[in-house]
Amino acid sequence: MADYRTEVVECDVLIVGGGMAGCGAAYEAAHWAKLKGMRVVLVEKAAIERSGAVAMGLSAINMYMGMKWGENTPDDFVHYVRNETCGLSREDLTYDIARHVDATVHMFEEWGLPFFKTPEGRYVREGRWQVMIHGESYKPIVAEAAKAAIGDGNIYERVFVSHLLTDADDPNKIAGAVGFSVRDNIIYVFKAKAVICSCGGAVNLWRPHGVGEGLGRAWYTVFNNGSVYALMGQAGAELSQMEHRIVQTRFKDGYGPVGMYFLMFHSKATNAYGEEYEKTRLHELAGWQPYAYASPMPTPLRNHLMLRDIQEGKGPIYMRTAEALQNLMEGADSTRRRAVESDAWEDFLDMTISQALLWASNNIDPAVTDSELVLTEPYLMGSHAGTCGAWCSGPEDVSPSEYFWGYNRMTTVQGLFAAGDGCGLSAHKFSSGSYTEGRLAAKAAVNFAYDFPNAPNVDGAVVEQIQRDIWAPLIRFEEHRGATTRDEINPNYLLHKQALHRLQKIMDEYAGGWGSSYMTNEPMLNRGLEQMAMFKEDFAAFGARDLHELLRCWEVIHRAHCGETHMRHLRHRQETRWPGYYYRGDYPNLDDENWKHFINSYFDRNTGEWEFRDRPYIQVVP
Ligand code: SFD
Ligand code: AMP
Repeated sequence: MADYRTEVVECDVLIVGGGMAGCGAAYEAAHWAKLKGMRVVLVEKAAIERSGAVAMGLSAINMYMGMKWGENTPDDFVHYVRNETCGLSREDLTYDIARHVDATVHMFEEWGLPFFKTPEGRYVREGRWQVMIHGESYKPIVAEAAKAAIGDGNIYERVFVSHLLTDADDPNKIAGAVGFSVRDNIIYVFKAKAVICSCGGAVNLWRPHGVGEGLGRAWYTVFNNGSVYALMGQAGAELSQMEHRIVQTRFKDGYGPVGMYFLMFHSKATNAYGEEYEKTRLHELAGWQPYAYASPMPTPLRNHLMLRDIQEGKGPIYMRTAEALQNLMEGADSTRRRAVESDAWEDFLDMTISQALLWASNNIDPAVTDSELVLTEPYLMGSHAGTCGAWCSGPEDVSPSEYFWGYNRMTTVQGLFAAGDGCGLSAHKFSSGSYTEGRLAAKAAVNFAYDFPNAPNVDGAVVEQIQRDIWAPLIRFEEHRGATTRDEINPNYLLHKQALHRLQKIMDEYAGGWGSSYMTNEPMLNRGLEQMAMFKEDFAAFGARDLHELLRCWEVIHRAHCGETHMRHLRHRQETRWPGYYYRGDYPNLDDENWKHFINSYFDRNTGEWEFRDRPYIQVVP
């Protein structure tokens, strides 16, 4: 393996990750930066046309108020999210997205994204907050606008960002990022006055259901490896609610989402004996009041009731697609019947093609045969029904002083902003809200770079050390490859896949993965953290055969940081607020009296010590 060369890129605002939030940030930053003569650069590990969670497309936009039709208000949305998160969301952040999200969605339509429409021109609703799209090309449409806005020359694709840089004069101020190309032997040093971190959530941290030939299949995109939390956490940003993972109810093996089936087709989920666990077990949620009996029932509580059925041996759980589709087709002419059938398949062809393939290969016609549902391995993400992410400032006109420190969506590190899965406590933003949040962060980031115009001071020695660290696995492999006849078996190095399996085993067994029925407790977490510490020691032994494997090594390193952060947070919160996501066996109940507040962690990269800081929940919207 040849040595690398270094390329330095200087800009005012750097966007790390070109998914929904990153593309929104690029579009908005370009507008404000142009007025101020600034340079905006976006760096992405893949190619933004098909990167991130929306790479395959989506069949719905899950956050849309419909204000121009008088359908919902931002206040309504805050009430919904407050209950969905069992009381713990930042209402200033949620409100801020809600008041702007419709404008974003209308832009998508202008750019050519096809929507399902009613005869009077409204978007067809899948549910109260969700609208339906023919969304196979959602990401290319959004990416095209981002590219046009900041210009091809400012987009660095196939570059994996492994480190954020802080300023040599002020360790709590951002200075840029370092990443490496996954195609050429180049390490990039980005120098920036403001950085927006929007690298999606964390997937494949726990052992997934699929092993062997199915390994890697997951609901959320496997390319989101937790960089967003690792990068910001290691740069000293406070992370919040990192215990609040999500577990999804999904169609078995293909991981097809359930929203359209539940909301639009009014499909029922039952156990093998036809019992609807959401009804038969409702009384079991008495301990999770006042959240449990609201409508809709919070996502984790729905999961919890399903898990109870499974644990009592009443599985498999089925989505009763046949009854639901037959109801819709009853009395309909052949055109209408065909349309229902087409929507049923398009739901998956637009966003989870593997589910459609699985149906085809198993001879499943959803109008005839029901499909099994399962609970997935957990994910860390702040854009769906979970709140983990960076602790960010809210907007000046809405946020109380405890939640506002100068620039919207700025983390506790000066000049470092977060959006999408990366920004904590503004759950249920999904694709449209993530894009909107990227826009909000970008406007503020441009202002920050304008207010603090001095060039960042990057410590050359720090950068050199980072570059050596990045490249080390390639060198180690070269040095030791001759020691054995097979690359995979060598006492001198650890390959990325071996490391990934080890991490997933630790997380599954000690940090409440599906293999442990999502159960953990303090002694389990202590033991898991001991295992994690030994695992981290072995990072020094990583070996990589090529740039692809180098990428995989760094993905595991980021995942491991997320895993450790998560376990520490799980240990700190001494209650079970979200059963169905995870259970603290030693504190099995909801405890609003002692734990209705946010938990933030701070990681000191110099000492390796962690500190927990409790932050108040303040009701912002009446
Ligand atoms: O129903 C680095 N999502 C849905 N949203 C909807 O609005 N409607 C739906 O129908 C949705 N469904 C759904 C969804 C996702 C998936 C995978 C499926 C189904 C199958 C959720 C949204 O997609 C999600 O909320 C947003 O995309 C989140 O936005 P953001 O920007 O936080 O994440 P991203 O889009 O994945 O982008 C992250 C980017 O960062 C890159 N990246 N780049 C450089 N260096 C690194 N170290 C990096 N690490 C990551 C990634 O490549 C990516 O481009 S339903 O099931 O919920
Ligand atoms: P999913 O397909 O599970 O990712 O969900 C898509 C959207 O539908 C999200 O906004 C979910 O919160 C919502 N959703 C899914 N299932 C239900 C349900 N049973 N009741 C209410 N909302 C749901």
